[in-house]
Amino acid sequence: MKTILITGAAGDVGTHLRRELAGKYVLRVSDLRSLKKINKEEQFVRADISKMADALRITRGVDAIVHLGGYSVEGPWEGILNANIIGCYNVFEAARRNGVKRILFPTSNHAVGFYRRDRTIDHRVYPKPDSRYGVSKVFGEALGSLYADKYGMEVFCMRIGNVNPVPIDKRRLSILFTPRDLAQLVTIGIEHPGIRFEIVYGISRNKRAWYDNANALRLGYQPIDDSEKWAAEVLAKEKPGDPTAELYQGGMFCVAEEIPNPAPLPKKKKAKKKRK
Ligand code: 15L
Repeated sequence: MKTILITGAAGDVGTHLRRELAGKYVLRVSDLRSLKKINKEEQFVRADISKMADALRITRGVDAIVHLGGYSVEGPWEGILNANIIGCYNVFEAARRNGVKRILFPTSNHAVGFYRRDRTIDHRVYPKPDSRYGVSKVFGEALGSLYADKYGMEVFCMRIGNVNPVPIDKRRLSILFTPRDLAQLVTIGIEHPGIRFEIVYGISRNKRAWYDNANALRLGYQPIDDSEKWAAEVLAKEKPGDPTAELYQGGMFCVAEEIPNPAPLPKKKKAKKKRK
């Protein structure tokens, strides 16, 4: 059985993925935070990927890496720089030094969030990030391309929509990515022979999709779920939003300076002041 490293395993996507892949692979799960529950057959290794020594330690001896770790929304540059630029570089470089060939990089719809909603885009469009976070995802895609071309690594970039069992609003009707479809696409990314560098969209079979996902279909992806069955319910609850956010695929990421972080990092303990 292959051993797969999942970074950022405590996050929402990581938690869904671990449940879906249980029993199919030996999972080495890593995060800076503690995991709520560690399943049987999972090896937990705490790591701060902004430190190269940690990246080298967790990537040693695995067959493939699903690199979910990082800052997952728009936020302050400092956090994005450490986790998504330095951390991402460390994981690719550590994989190369440890001889791990295959990396699955979950990039984001926010790498192309400034495309208008009336356009259908495929994997060949040039990036149009909607945020500093989106820029960091474009950086990861570019890094993957470099490591594929220069070092012969096998890089599978998934521009992920919104991982959820059900769509939470109108925008997410277009980008819903259910956990079982996520697991299917990740399995293709791990197993498909002859990957060099690919970009695919991580979404379900949504009728309202803004993406032509032909590249994923070519590699064998057959998504099961379509957000349309929840459309009436979701649209009935939808309130009119910011006009710029409504125009572009990235929604509020195109407007906001900060989006609440669904998985904030633990606060560092303040050092106690010594009594004089
Ligand atoms: C993302 O890239 C984020 O990681 C996730 O938290 C969601 O905000 C998602 O995009 C989205 O666009 O819904």
